[in-house]
Amino acid sequence: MERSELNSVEEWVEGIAGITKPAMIIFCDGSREEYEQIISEMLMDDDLVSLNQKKYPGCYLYRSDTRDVARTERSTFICADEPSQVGPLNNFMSMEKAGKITDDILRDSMKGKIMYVVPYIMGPENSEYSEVGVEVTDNPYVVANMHIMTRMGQIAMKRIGTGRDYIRSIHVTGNLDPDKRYILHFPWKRLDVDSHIISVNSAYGGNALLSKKCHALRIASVRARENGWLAEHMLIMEVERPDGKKYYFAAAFPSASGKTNLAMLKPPEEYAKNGWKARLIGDDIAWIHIGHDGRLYALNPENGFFGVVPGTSFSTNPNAMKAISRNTIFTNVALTENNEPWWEGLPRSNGILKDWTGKPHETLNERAAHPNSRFTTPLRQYPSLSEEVENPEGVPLTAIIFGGRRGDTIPLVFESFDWDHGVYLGATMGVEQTAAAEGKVGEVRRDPMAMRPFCGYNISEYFEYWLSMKTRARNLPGIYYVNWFRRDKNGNFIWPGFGENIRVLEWIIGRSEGRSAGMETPIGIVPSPDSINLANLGFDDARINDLFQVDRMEWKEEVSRIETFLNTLGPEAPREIINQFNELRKRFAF
Ligand code: GTP
Ligand code: SPV
Ligand code: MN
Repeated sequence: MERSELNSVEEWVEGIAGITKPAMIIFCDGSREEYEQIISEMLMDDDLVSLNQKKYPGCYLYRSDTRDVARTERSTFICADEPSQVGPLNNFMSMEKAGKITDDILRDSMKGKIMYVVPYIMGPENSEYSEVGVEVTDNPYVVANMHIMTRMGQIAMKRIGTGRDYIRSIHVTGNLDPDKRYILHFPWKRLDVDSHIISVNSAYGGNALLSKKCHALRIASVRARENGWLAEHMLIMEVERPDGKKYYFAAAFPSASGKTNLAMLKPPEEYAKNGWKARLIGDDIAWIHIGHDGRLYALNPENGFFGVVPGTSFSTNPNAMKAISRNTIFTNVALTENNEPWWEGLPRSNGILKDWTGKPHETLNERAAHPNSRFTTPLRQYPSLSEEVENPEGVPLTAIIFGGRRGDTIPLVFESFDWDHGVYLGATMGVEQTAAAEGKVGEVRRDPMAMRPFCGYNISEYFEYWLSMKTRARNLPGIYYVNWFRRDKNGNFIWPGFGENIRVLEWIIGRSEGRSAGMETPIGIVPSPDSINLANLGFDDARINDLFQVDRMEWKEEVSRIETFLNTLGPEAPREIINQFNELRKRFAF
């Protein structure tokens, strides 16, 4: 047995406290009283603003340091012996350098502060696929968020008590200096502090809630490959057809590209009245296993939402609006005269008093809420939750969907020819960057399977592993590609999106049962005219053509961008991926 498994949580915590020197240690129990206590202390310290409690009971506003409002990919490292372990898309750090930096950043880093010990479970309490973790942090905002996002406290300690290995992580707020920010991961070897994750100088989302991207994606992706499962940046949803038959979808869209909104889909009137229903299982992360019947089963390891606020409204996402109107922590939204939260996308019912930084909001031209402002809301508050959310086995997938923001090139939906082609589509996915991470918004970059920032090991090995599912599993789901974000000549979205996306899911269901018709194009199978329901959308033929067209000139450029990307993978790029690329070129006769 490894040394770490013999260590008790207490011993590990004492070791960290010996280095970071907090004034006090609190072992969190996960109770409601504890949450309320933390909230009231934050209110007293002016770390939180209490929102209009009549309209938003249990809701608070938190303002981040203005240098700390999104994940910082340049500060995110995978620590290993060799750069080849982490591959070309991750930042590599040697164990030696990590050791030096860690000594530097941890020593006395919690002096005068409280160190909170946050044990948590990712996944249903009774699932053999769930994992346990313990995060120590000096930050009450992080603790409050962990209360909402995970099943935490005694429930997790109980599970550790059964002798389970657990993921250990250290979070130190520090001075939030972005140039001294480090989010370090140790998937294979650990330093003397015996921790899988060490994060300093950020208190924002994925940088600081270490259960989420750090554990459930980066560390978990490595563990998943070692143990025959997948840890993916995917939503999970259930669609019930009028005849009562249920279908399950997992969809990988990059950060701030529509996972939460698709998972929260509310069928439009026309579908609802015919008996279509949509229910949510997860909105950001899927852990996928091969079930006894050889199919892929997905479960949501999280217990809450950390969702993008701007764009959320009663017209785009009424279910989210219901969920976030109570017991929610809003981060970096604006404040109205009535002490209500406000963001771009909501109607301007009354004056906006302060912008997300807390300064008076003066000009209408400036954004009031930060583009990456977020809500933290308990999963259980979601009004249309699937009963399967606690199913320890997860749900069997009908289809896997890839997609992202593209103003051009990519049609509304198309189907892959087979598993290898589908893996190729995910692997070479190109998307416009969003505000969820620091960087140039709108620039097209390759974000394989929406995992570019989250795959903890070499991306070529990750592709190989995905390809190998063909021999590991039986009855693999079909792989589809969608794009809700195509624009017309005037720059407006062609597709209404949101609830209307159910039309695309209906087509996919039909395809999975051999009913919907499709047309072969060089890139895959697009819906044949009349095989997808576009009734009552007011589309003319030109618009329908814009939605589904595969433009040769656009694809010529796309193919050359894909080639550039594949070249960055070097000789390790899986042969099957290269073959698929060559076949695509042949089909186009480029
Ligand atoms: P992360 O939490 O960062 O992983 O993001 P996500 O993939 O869950 O993205 P989310 O659903 O929060 O969407 C981000 C933004 O895209 C929001 O501003 C949404 O309003 C907008 N959006 C989502 N779905 C659609 C759609 O179907 N059409 C259009 N036009 N916008 C959408
Ligand atoms: C993402 O960026 O994909 C998110 C938000 O889901 S964060 O938790 O900040 O990473
Ligand atoms: Mn995400």
